[in-house]
Amino acid sequence: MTDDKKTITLEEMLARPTNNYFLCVNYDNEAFMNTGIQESGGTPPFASTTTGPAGKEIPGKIGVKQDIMQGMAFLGLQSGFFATANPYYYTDFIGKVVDALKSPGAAFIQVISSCQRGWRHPENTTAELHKLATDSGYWPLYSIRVKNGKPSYTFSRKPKFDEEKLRKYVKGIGKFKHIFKRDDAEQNMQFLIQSVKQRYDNVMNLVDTFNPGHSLERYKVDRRKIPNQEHVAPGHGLCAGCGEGEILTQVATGATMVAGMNVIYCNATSCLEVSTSKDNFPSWKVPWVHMLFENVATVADGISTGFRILKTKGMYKKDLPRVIAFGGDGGLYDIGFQFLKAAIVRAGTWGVMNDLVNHDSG
Ligand SMILES: Cc1ncc(C[n+]2csc(CCOP(=O)(O)OP(=O)(O)O)c2C)c(N)n1
Ligand SMILES: [Mg+2]
Repeated sequence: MTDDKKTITLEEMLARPTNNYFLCVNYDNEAFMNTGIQESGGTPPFASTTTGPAGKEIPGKIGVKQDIMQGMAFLGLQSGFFATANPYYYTDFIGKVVDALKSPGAAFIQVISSCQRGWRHPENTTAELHKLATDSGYWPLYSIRVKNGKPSYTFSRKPKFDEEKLRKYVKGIGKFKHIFKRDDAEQNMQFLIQSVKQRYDNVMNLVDTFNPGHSLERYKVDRRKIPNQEHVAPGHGLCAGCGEGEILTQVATGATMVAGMNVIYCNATSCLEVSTSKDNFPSWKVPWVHMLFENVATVADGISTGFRILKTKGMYKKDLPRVIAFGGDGGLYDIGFQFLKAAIVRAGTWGVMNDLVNHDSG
């Protein structure tokens, strides 16, 4: 890894002529929370869930946390923007939302989202846990840009694997508390540390291999210039301390800066969906579509592509809307991975597809 640094300013991104009309955001709270804390591919090893409860037989999840980010860069895309994010580092997250909407091609952001109910920790430790996740190396912050088919990886915060902080992170979360009560506690802890280290090392290797010469790219977002988001009414029905509320606000803030009110949201069935659409009174001030659990990426891509085709044919005169899909680890990337992958490929090869559409339409 080189020590080169690059700074990307908000103004620079907003002034770019390039645009992207389709963004998928995954809030990864590491289980199917809305239906009662069931294990997902995002659940880390040894976390206790209702379908893999820690007890005498098993110490919680047997298996690793799947890393879905890496594959995104190698799907045969022409262009795309992919990133991990953390609501604690909110200027970085907002910067990534703006970057995603102003970079051509497909875009996907995977953001860590604590769930105090499912993770079992007090609601006032959410921010501390989010911070520890990144500072320990559990949730490194990086971006992948694909340009003309070639991926480049960059960190957006200087990465560090810190075992002490990782132990603190694990200790602060109730879903791991059984580890410390078992005879094989240290052995399990070692496995957990090693599996996190392996994910971390993989990213380090990829950055080293696919690095454009800037291994660290930081966003410079002046907090005083960040406007209030206007897409959702204040307040929500999420639990106090839930990461999803922060994520929603930060995505909407970035999207407001890029597109004002010209944004359409699609929401997979999840905690975020139920909590912003209670009793038939949605909290949304812009168009919002709720659909089945696993196919949110398809629906969002369909809406976005429909608008783009109409525009290409001269049948839609206004500015194209940005379509943003929200989904959990269960809906968007575990059960819905096939839908997500296909939508990313379609959006990331739009330039190629557009020629075919023009050709076919005569
Ligand atoms: C086809 C289908 N299968 C299952 C469900 C039930 N269901 C609704 S929400 C949900 C869990 C959502 O988990 P996730 O996507 O991680 O979001 P979270 O609730 O954790 O925010 C499930 C299993 C459904 N609505 N539709
Ligand atoms: Mg979830």
